[in-house]
Amino acid sequence: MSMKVISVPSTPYAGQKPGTSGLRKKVTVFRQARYLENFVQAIFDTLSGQQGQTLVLGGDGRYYNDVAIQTILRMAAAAGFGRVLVGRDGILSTPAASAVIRKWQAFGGIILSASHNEGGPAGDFGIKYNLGNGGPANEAFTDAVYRRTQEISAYYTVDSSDIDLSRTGEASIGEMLVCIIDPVADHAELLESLFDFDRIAGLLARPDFRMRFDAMHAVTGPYAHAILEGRLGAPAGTVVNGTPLPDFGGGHPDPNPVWAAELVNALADSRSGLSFGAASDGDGDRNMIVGRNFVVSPSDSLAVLAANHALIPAYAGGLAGVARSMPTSCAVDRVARELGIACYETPTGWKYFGSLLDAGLATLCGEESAGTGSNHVREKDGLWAVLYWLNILAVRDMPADVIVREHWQRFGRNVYSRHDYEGIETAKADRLMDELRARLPQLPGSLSNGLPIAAADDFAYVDPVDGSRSERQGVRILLEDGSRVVFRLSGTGTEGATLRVYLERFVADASQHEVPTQEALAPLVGLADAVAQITVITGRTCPDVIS
Ligand code: VG1
Ligand code: CO
Repeated sequence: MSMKVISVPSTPYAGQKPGTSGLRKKVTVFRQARYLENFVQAIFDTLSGQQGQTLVLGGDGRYYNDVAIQTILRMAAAAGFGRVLVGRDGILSTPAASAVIRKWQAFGGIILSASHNEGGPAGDFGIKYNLGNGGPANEAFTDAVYRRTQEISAYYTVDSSDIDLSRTGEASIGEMLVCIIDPVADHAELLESLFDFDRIAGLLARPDFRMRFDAMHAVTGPYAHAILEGRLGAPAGTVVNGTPLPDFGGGHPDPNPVWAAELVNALADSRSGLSFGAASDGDGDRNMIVGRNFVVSPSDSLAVLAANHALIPAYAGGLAGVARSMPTSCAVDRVARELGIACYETPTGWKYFGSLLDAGLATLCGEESAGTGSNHVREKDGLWAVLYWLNILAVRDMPADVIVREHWQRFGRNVYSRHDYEGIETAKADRLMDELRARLPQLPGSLSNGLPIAAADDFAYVDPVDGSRSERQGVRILLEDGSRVVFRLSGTGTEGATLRVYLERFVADASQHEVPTQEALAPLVGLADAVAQITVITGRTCPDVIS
């Protein structure tokens, strides 16, 4: 039966500009009347040709997901979608949403998540749109959505009661079909097609191998339970914090040594009997890999995955190329050089990898922020990375830390760390970046903190496939010995500004590989402060988070 479309008058809200990964704001901001509706309408107004098509909808289970999903279902019906595939209980991890969009050839998808940001009534909420390739909408699209939010005068909905999403099955809103799907099945099936599950199951069954996966009370719980403990037969209890909670148990679902300290400590304690640890973030696209008393740096992880691709069924035929975001360490570049394949350097954010993957130029992609993925979907994929590592461990039969140390011996070590200064007053952070940019022309050839600077610029990227240009993507200072310091402001925070300082130094000499990371990078930390005047401008003497 057809339903009457209701037009609700509205007026624009300022600041609905998507950042690195969708629109992220405090829940209190999203709860304002018509705030969510305006943004969703702006997305729908930017699309064309969605009539009768399929939309995928789901989120990371955080607070306000349930309300937002019902609102979006009604608006999707008003916008003329023919069908919505929604995860049971509104759950879909980011990589699973990408897999579902691709498998069912959907028109696009809406993912409700603020990823690793805190949840709950006082926490963050977020929304992003993915295109029919399963990947985050590109800058041209998100810019158009933003422009539309600035001129919006109405949103469209229908009068229909909430749909019970607690069981798989079908329902309808007017002529639009609502299919409530198992959030795990499609993604699990895809992952199983890429890796040697028999071999991984054999590893997980060994008495001398014990794994822990920390889902951080976020979305990967159901996926990890089904894949690791279900299909792969890992002992019950392998997955911890495996039930998604609206407030993530009060923590940050951010798999780094600070927020996943419990896992890191367990792997550092020989009494735990654990040999391998992993964790994922709020929406399941990030991963952390932990060996015995050893946290694998995400940049190293990408390089190790690339170097070992021949061991993985899906990639044994070879890699077309690899790609990394600019601030990610150059470890993978060294692997690419040896393999004789291209290595692309993109701005921060997964949306820039999409065109490379679609064009078949890259097979593996990664970011220093604990994101790795491949051409199997168009998002980074936390469990994919964990399974890739397990497959390597199963074939090579050595612990994770030994694999990384051998990698360093073969390729040299790109010692790497990121220092985050959080909650800086926006005006001060902007001033710091402005002054740093103004100083760029004088830096090459000068000494800072006693170190000779070879080059300095503000990273700009031209997409090799569509020629689109993205400017001001981060200030890079390159030293004569190849070391780098990169500065940029986060595009995912919701309070003040976060300054990210990325530090990298290449160490070829194997006798120096065990020097602690922060010690090895200390001279670069001094340089970063001298060049950018961090302490003078912000008053901060040390970072809030070191990863
Ligand atoms: C951060 C990371 C970036 C990542 C983005 C989204 O962005 O640095 O590498 O792609 O988060 O990750 P920013 O702008 O705060 O530095 V997540 O797991 O949202 O989806
Ligand atoms: Co995420």
